[in-house]
Amino acid sequence: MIFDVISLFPEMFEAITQHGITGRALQNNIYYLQLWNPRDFTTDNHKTVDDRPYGGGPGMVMLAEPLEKAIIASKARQKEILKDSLDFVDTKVIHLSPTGKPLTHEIVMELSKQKNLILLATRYEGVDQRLLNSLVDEEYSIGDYVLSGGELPAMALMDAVIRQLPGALGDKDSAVEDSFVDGLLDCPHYTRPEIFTNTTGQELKVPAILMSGNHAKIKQWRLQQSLLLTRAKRPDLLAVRSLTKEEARLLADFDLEGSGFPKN
Ligand code: 9D3
Repeated sequence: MIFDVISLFPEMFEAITQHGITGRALQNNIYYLQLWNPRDFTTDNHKTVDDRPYGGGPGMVMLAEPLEKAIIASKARQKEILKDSLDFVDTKVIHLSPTGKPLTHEIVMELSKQKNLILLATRYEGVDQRLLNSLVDEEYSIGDYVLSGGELPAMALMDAVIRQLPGALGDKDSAVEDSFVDGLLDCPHYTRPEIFTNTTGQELKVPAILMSGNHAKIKQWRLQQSLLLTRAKRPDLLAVRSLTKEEARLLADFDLEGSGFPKN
């Protein structure tokens, strides 16, 4: 997959290109990344990329012109690379924006089918609306909290998409068993030692079922834990998902035993 990213802080993207799964995937040519700085598309001596808002008010607004030139340059480069592939379609331009649609696993799966994407990460109070109207196809937010710019959201989107690309994950990792894939939160995990004595001297044990070797029972317990966690922390996920008979029974079993796990 080919990503072209437009940002005033291209160096920030080393966070994904130099580390971990996304670093290895880049080395293995699972994806390509070309960065574009809107400042390189300015024509004035000061390399101006922002100006004061018409109508007044606080903050600065990003100029349409340098962003348009950066988008056109990235579209041209992607076309040059992909022109020989018969199914080439003009790239989707995605703006990361606090007023965008919430990014979800479903959207990530759709985006991971694209051959190429252009991501627009912006700064300041906003972007001249005429640029957004004419050249942006989709806007996504990564949650209801205020960040300083679109770079971290762009990297979050890229990380989520790259994990889904064939060959990005090693045999040990798996994109299919992740949280959300089944509409439930992931179950708790434990590793050695079997008894962890913490700094305050408490002896913390691994749940006995995980030491039993009974893989059918372990699978049931993990599903039950996922259901309980999801009900307690993310009831919104359960509300849009129907339970199988087994799942309903695992929740009911637990509630009858009444071992103090919170229902919400
Ligand atoms: C006072 C109005 N602000 C909107 C809440 C202006 C504003 C704040 C922060 C405009 C841009 C930004 C920078 N944020 C992003 O570019 C951004 C973002 C975010 O802040 N939260 C969640 N998702 C995203 S995607 C892009």
